[in-house]
Amino acid sequence: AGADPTAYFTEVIDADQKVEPRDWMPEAYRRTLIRQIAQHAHSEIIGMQPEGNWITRAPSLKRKAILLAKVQDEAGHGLYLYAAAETLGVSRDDLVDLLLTGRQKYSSIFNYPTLSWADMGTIGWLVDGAAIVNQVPLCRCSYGPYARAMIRICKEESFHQRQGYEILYTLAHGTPAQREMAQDSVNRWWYPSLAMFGPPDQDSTHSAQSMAWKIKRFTNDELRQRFVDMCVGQAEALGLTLPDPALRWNDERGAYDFTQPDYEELLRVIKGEGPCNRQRMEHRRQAHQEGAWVRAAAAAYAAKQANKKEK
Ligand code: FAQ
Repeated sequence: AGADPTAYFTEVIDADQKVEPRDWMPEAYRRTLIRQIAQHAHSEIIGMQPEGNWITRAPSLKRKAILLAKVQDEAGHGLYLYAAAETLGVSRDDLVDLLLTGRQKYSSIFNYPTLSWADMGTIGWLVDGAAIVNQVPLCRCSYGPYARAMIRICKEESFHQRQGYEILYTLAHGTPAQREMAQDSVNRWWYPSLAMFGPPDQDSTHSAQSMAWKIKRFTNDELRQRFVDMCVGQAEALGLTLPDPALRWNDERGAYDFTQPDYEELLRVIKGEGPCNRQRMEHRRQAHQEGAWVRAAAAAYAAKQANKKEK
């Protein structure tokens, strides 16, 4: 490390090396990471609700055990990501407060309702599938703790994606009513899943700077295209269709043409006007309040242990 921390930071980024918590970094780089990692953590925590809705109604003990394990993994990802954000000098209490007071966002996708059991399959296939396409490049993010957290999270997401795919495959090859339930579910989740990648590049506030800092490795539109290209073959293998009549292979581009999601709707959902925003936040606030005694007990125990050591 030279005497000039700014030059050293630039060198590290240019050489594709990792920035670590104790290294000097521009304040805006720190702020962008806190924003993205915290919002990612909030998404995992709020993201437990749509699937939590079906745990007691899973069609078999085996399905229930698997779904329970998946939702627990999401809690784990949330805590893992809060820990990564804490390395940037923020406290978890403050981050939770930013979520509960609506000053930080979470992913738009979790503001849609889970109306049928097939939605557990579609969330695994499409929502976790989109999460993987978005997160695999984050394993190469320039900030060390975030990149390393992503490696384990992506492995678990792959399991989640496969379990969803298997639920949908079973339904798609079941009775006509089950098949119809699977198709209806895919029809409802397709466009909200495309919107997970964020606004189109020309409207993305942070992309250019985040790409320059190698936090993001691909733009929102690049990843959305990659996701569409991946899903077409998988839908065929499932025996289901994607609800887009304009979906067509484009030989010149070497990619599928597709209909963009409704970005006005994305903006409304982000602003809090999605079908379930209010319910998700109320549920989270209530859970936080009901957990107050656990936090108080843990703090009291820690104080007691610290006291013992002093004596
Ligand atoms: N929803 O300038 P950009 C999961 C906001 S996966 C809500 O393009 P950026 C796994 C954006 O924050 C889901 N807000 O922003 C799971 C910004 O607002 P801000 C979580 C959105 O950061 C599966 C503004 O719009 N994954 O949880 C959305 O460069 C199943 C302008 O946008 C991650 O968070 C949206 N869809 O790119 C769990 C991945 N899109 O912050 C349970 C990490 C954009 O200035 C069950 N994050 N916004 O107030 C990222 O890769 C990026 O942050 C993007 C957005 C790509 C999401």
